[in-house]
Amino acid sequence: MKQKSRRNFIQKTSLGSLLLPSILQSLPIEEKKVKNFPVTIATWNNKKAIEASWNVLHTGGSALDAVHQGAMIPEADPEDTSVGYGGFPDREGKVTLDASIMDQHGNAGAVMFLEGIMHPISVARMVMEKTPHVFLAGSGAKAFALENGFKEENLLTEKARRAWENWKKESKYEPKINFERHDTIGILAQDSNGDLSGACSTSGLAFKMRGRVGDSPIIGSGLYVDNEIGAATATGLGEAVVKKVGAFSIVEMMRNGMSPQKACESAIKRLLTLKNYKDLQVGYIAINKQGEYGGYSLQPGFQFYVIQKGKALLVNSKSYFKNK
Ligand code: SD4
Repeated sequence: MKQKSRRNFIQKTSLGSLLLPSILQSLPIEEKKVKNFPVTIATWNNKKAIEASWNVLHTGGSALDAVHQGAMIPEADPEDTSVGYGGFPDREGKVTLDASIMDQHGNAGAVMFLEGIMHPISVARMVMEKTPHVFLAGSGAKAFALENGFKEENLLTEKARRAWENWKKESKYEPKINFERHDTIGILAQDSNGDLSGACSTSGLAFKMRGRVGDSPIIGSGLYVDNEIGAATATGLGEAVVKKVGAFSIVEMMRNGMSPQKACESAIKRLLTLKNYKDLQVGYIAINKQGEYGGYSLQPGFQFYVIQKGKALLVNSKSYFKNK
């Protein structure tokens, strides 16, 4: 009797429920495992991005294409003031972008301090796929993008310009909890083959010093993917994430047996040795090879968006501190 019809038969008999545990023990391992993927998860309420990512996954596309398509959504959204077009500028009024991407083979590409190109994630992917390098920065990254068919655009919207003019009146910059309305997209996916990829894209901290680069393009800090173990990404104050090599540390903790949730919590607790930990926000999300996910932040207010096997969920993340 074939496995499937044997199971049907057993479930229909009254004896079935008694026999099931011993029968299950003899089933091949693949039949026992619960598949939690495809799954895709992003920092903040990036609903449209996750829907774009899910559309790729559920039509059989790769995790790499899923995270790429997902990250492009806020990059092109003028209302998102932390990513791409419409991102708040640096203190000189210039929008400068950081992005990174990693695939299931452990390949990585990133751009930082990139100006005038709406989709830094696509340039990062091109760095990964077409060059022997991982990082391209500033004018070099821009020249590479232009040579490869990207067009130069003005990314400073009227809304972002007005916010900058307003900020200039006091020119005071102190990174404070949620001060920058952190909306950076870090996005992870596991496709129906079980392969993992991730992407991260941001305009960085609003009104940052010219030339400042955050965690988002730094492989291991803002993003890390190991196809055998899991993937993690970050949002929040990049300086804090970089000092703790956030995403890599989460993947390593998962390698040592922690769940994505526990690994994110543990990585957040590592921030407590920083002098200014009470005044900053960091949020981490992670998935593992089994398609389980987790997220945690230092301060309350962090959210993440997940679609797992077609079910969408906006999660109010748990946080180390309970009150603002
Ligand atoms: C950075 N991590 O450049 C980014 C900022 C961020 O939403 O997450 N903003 O430090």
